[in-house]
Amino acid sequence: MVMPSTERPTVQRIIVVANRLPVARVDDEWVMSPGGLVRALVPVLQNASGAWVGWTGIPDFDIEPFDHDGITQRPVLLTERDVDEFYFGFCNGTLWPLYHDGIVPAEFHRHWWGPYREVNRKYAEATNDVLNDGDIAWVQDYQLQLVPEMLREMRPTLTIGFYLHIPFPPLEIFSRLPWRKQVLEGLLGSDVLAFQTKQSADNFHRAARKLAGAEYVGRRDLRWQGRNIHIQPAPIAIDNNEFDTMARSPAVQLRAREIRSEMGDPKHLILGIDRLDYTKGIDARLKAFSTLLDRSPSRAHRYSLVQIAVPSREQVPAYQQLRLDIEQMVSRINGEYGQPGQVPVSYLYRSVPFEEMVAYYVAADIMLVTPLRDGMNLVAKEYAASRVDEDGVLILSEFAGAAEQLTSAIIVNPYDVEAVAASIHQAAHMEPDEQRKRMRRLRRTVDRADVFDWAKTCLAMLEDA
Ligand code: GDG
Repeated sequence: MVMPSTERPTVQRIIVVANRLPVARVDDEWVMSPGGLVRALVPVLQNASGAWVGWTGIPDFDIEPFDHDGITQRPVLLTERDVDEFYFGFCNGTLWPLYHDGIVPAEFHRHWWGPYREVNRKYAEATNDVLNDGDIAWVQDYQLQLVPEMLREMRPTLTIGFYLHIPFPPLEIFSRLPWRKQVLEGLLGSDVLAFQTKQSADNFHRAARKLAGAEYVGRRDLRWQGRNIHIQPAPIAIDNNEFDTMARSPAVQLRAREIRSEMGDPKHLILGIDRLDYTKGIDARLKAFSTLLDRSPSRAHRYSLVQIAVPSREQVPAYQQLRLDIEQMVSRINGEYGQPGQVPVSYLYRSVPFEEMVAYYVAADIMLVTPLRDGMNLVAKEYAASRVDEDGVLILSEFAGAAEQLTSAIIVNPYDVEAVAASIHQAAHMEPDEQRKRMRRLRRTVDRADVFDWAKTCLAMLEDA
């Protein structure tokens, strides 16, 4: 539930430090960007007299701080070279695959490590510029893991929090990183380190002890250089009300019916919504869907899958290859099972407006959220929040952080193509009572804590630190 603004928790000023500002430049204007991180934090900062430190998304763009939608924006200047070596290089070529269990091999290049350190310093210095005594600095995500230690050196008594939006990998995988000790020491500059899941919190706790020599205080606490550090699982959430209200609106209900009819009123409408990223398991999901159709070709026309794939990191070769692979699979499935004017897979390589996305959630009988590894996955929670009629089936990967909470979904191993195919069949034939029972539980779980509660929990930990 959304709380009235007077009840929102801020006694201290909050400075969020994130890779990107929450705004982007479109036709010479600043507009709020879509995406998990921004959707989660903007409402929080609007109600705290805070500032946001981050990159504009435009290389070599040097501008003064400005205000947008009640939030002070403090841009960090990144050069073309920073974007190459820091962002596409170390962040997305080294850390992203490594932290997602090495689904694709992480690349280790010494010439990316220097830029990672230097760019982290730029963020730390920009943050230091806007800080007042008594503020809280809340650093976000894997791009900025060295910032806590750098800020600690600049302001030894500052309260510093860190939130990791992606998984923290098991020791056996993290240990591969040649700069593992530096990264851990960077993070240990924080007072509070929060993670999406218990598993990630445990993984970090273990790595910090084994590889950086932090001292065990308790399962959730460490001691490091004379300071106590709290390690906390704090699963991120959504603005439930926003989805619930939008899903109930007559315009969205109508659009949902239109979507179904435009697709030829299929018996089972299945939906996938993801950034086009190898962590999301879109290719394995298509294999599972194709396996299902192969099994009973005469019933293939009953199933219709909409896959919305939002363009992401298009400059990176692994993403270009993935796009080609996915498009080839879509085209093969449609070639084999389609009829003129009717295809089993409707593939949209684009993002759609918020209202349209909720209409898809409302229209879909089955939601496929099958990442190979995911920090949380907000799409799974958004689907439940949008199912105001309490029907629909969520199929959820056991490797999404959301699986620690959404236990009433059909939980699958996304690598097991046969099992995913069987789970789609199970979902398609699930009795209405069973659907309702599971969906009610999912909605109750999602309703228990929204994004404001998440922020409140994180900020309360920081205020107590
Ligand atoms: C990272 C972590 C973690 C998607 N397509 C459209 C659209 N979206 C919105 C969804 C959702 C968000 O983007 C995606 O969030 P996810 O959580 O699913 O995934 P990542 O982008 O990988 O996010 C993840 C998250 O950070 C938060 O901590 O959960 O594990 O990888 O909110 O609604 N929005 C619109 N059109 C689209 O086509 N309007």
